[in-house]
Amino acid sequence: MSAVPPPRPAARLDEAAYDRRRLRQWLAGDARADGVGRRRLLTLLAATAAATALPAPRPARAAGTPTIVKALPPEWFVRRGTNAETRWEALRATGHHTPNELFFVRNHTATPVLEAGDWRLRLWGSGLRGAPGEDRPVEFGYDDLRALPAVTRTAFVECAGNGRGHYTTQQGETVTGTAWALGAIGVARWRGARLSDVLRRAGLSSRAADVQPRGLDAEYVSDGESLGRVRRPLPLAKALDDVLLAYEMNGEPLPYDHGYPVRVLVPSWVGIASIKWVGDIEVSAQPLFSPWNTTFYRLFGSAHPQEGSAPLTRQTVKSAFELASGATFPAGRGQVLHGRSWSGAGAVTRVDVSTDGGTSWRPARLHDRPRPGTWTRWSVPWKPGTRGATHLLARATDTAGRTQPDAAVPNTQGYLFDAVVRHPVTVV
Ligand SMILES: Nc1nc2c(c(=O)[nH]1)N[C@H]1C(S)=C(S)[C@@H](COP(=O)(O)O)O[C@H]1N2
Ligand SMILES: [Mo]
Repeated sequence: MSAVPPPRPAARLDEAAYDRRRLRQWLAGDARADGVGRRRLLTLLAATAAATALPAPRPARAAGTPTIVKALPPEWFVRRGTNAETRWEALRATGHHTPNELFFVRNHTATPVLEAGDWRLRLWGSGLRGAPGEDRPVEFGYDDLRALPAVTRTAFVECAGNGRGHYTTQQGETVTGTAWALGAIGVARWRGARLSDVLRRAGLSSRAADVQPRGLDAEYVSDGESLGRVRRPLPLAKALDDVLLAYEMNGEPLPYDHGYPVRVLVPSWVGIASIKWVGDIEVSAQPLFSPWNTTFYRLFGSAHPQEGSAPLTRQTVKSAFELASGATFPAGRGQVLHGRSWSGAGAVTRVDVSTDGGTSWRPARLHDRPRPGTWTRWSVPWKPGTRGATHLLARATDTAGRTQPDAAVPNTQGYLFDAVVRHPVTVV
């Protein structure tokens, strides 16, 4: 390990420009596309919308084999294939941080049960000084990582597809992927080493462009084809900014399902960036591609460029009530409705609530000091009058000036739903 280079100025992440540059570099032979066919990348440049509709991924394991280690009581979770969605009504009793037992799980395949004592993090690639190859990596053990300065940060992990089910139920759109309601999010207090510290100790070269963490879980098979292990390039500017290699979640070692012994934690970005069970990180002088920033996690469809949007980065703004869908309320009795709102673009500073299906609105009382990268809890009093079915709605606004729209712009894979959700309830 060699001397630490000075930090780069915090470059503004112009993500669309970043992506265009990478596609140009790839076409000029300057970028490596690992596991992405040339055809696929050309498709990104010249695809028809129809070519981008993807078949649903097949389960990688025999039916009945558990893909998640922790208990999934039905009053807390909805099982969705290899994944488990947190029920919002189960969050009512929780504080700002989601207890580890209640945190949603998104697994492409299945949770691997690893041992910290055997674990190594390998850093390799053309973006390290001396350019160590895959055969000559820089290695860190679990104790090496723990010996680095520790950082604690509260942040959500939210799937890019959170809310996807509402594209169908609320907007009548056909989209592929897991039909999450709004429970593919959790907030935890993460503790770990800074990725920037690890990169600098590994000998980061001034030529480095992208880093690509890769998980130790099984290869992901989609439509009969192995796409390799879960991995996704991260631009160096973000990697050096606020990314952690986390080994604790809410004061405990990471649970198996959430990445034990170490996961990447990329605040405010789509959940796929936060690679669990990280085993190696390629540090590349060339831009990188993987299926997780080409085929997946871009916006395709008639409202988007033919080649798809730039790879997804920040999350959108959303709100949820801490209530079951279809909850009932006695008429004439005073209630307090609770909920939470969050955004990847800034802190949520304002939430408006309607208890009459969207006719009238009033501001909610906020229960947290608004902070970026996490949710703001809120409440409104409500005394239901007329009996019958109605909808509760919440509309959040963040410090970046984003307000939830009435309808989300659709995309074929149902990412980044941001519309105000109409939460059905009945007054009895
Ligand atoms: N190695 C690995 N990392 C992964 C995944 C995975 O399947 N394998 N899923 C990603 C996705 S799509 C999401 S939304 C988050 C979910 O994190 P959680 O299961 O801790 O809630 O992990 C990300 N990191
Ligand atoms: Mo995800």
